[in-house]
Amino acid sequence: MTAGPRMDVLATAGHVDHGKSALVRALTGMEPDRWAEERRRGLTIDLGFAWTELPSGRTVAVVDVPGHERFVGNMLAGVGPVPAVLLVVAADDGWSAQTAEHVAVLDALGVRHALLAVTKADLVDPAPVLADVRERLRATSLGDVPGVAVSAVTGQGLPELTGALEQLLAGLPAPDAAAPVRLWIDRAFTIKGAGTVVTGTLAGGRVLPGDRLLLGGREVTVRGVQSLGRPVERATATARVALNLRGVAVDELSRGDALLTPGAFRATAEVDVTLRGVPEGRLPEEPVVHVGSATVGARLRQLDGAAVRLRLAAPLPLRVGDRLLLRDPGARRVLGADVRDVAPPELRRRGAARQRAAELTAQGEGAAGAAADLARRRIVRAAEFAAMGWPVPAGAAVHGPWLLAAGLADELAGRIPDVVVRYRRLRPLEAGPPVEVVRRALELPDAELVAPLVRPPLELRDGRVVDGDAALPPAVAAAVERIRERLAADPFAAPEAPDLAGAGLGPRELAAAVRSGRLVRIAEAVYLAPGVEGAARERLAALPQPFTLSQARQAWGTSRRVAVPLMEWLDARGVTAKLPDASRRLR
Ligand SMILES: Nc1nc2c(ncn2[C@@H]2O[C@H](COP(=O)(O)OP(=O)(O)OP(=O)(O)O)[C@@H](O)[C@H]2O)c(=O)[nH]1
Ligand SMILES: [Mg+2]
Repeated sequence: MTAGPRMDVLATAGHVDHGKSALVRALTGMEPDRWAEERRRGLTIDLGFAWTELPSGRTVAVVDVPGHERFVGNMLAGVGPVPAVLLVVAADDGWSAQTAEHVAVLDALGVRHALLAVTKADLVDPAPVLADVRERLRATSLGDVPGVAVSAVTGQGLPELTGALEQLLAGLPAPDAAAPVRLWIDRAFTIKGAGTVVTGTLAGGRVLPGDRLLLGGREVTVRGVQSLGRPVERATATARVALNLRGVAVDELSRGDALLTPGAFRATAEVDVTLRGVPEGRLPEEPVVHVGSATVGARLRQLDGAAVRLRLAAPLPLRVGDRLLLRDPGARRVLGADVRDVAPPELRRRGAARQRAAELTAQGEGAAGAAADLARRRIVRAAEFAAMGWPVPAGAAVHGPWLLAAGLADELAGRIPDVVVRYRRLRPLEAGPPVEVVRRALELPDAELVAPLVRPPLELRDGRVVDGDAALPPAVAAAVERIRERLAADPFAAPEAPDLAGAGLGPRELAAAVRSGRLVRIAEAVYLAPGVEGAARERLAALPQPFTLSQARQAWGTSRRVAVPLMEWLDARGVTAKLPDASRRLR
């Protein structure tokens, strides 16, 4: 098996009977009309596929589309995922109804790479049609299109067409082989022994046998990959591919479904778009939306000017930057639309639609658009933001799985001290608000976001946000401080219960002192300073190992009241190990 040839893909376009399929046949030696009915009627109905190697060694695959107006849906599925077009016009017929319709489609899709073939040059002088069509194309996205006169019957002009094709393909932008896969399916069928097979034009990324891809909500596995009729180790964009799938039956698939890299796309039924130019007359209320090989009904709401909200009859894996084609079935009119937001906000207030339109028009593309969109969302999962089609904008902060708009982390961090002060005013004996209270106060989606926003002198301690300097009421802090001074001189001289009570330290005050990190509770009414573990270990290390409780008590210079629970506390913390005869040794 090989890695498969480097390949470009182009689609045909043009009026019925103008010679698209005949030209593909002459170029590739392959028959693009796959159906018996098509060959009997001499009419292309569905998409056809053919390929050839050009003299330069470049391989070109051609998606041959039908020209008949009844099959324009098939034509759209063919050109949707393909970046370049071979426009075919018959010399004896010239610019015709579906020439115009197809060119309008290409223009709306923003196709910029095209070649014009004026066919049937054996019948009449092709020059006038060549000049006329090139002139008409100039005002479209296709621009200044190279044109060649050919005959599929005599072969005249074919070498020139091949040369022009080579030039066109050489000028195509390089596909992004590292992009996630979104393969719009154009055919699904079964092969005896292999099972379900789908085909499509891979516009970005690559597919290998064993890949897991998402289809709707489910995962399917790529069992095998073929390209141009041969099994390959991998297929890399741009390529025509046929994938043998495990985990899905053929009747669960249809044209317009997409196979997706898991996590890289999100299905959406509501998108905000901007139209490429606001057309004269009313906008269609229920346009048909085409993207890739998919076709789905929609309801259109004009926000303002060229900004429009679409509600799709079925969700699609759309990204910001996708170009949609909106077709008005009644008026035979097509519009191009750029996806600007795949998770748009609800519009409730008066004037919200107009404001939204202004945002969409102003937001820009790429990093600038991403920054504007993130500023509105404030906080979003980074993976979700990427799946919308946005890059990470400059200045955004990343915290774990979250992306924070530029400047937002500072703003939120600046609000926490006030949350702490207000909380402690109500509950002075608690060290500070639990993280969850802060999360709610700042309306954060995840408690994990609190920690990175806590800045000195605030700190996180035992699940609370505390002010390290002022966590206790002054009287309590002073009493605790006196005890800590005594413990600094003698770390094992835990104050007696009456001493604590006399200093005004009841259970609640002591618990607060523990939460603030000033004291540790060894047992009921036995409190020592946090450094006691190290001090205790140091003295035990000087003893012969193992040692008895009595030896430990003497080493610490304290009473049994303190020594017994302290020994157990050290056992529990794994500082000491208790032996079967109840003696201890350091671990
Ligand atoms: N004389 C002459 N006839 C041609 C040429 N190319 C195509 N034809 C004839 O024109 C007719 C239509 O050709 P097709 O290739 O089927 O046209 P098409 O554009 O594929 O048509 P649809 O797929 O139905 O839109 C056929 O009878 C062809 O033999 C040519 O260069 N010269
Ligand atoms: Mg045809």
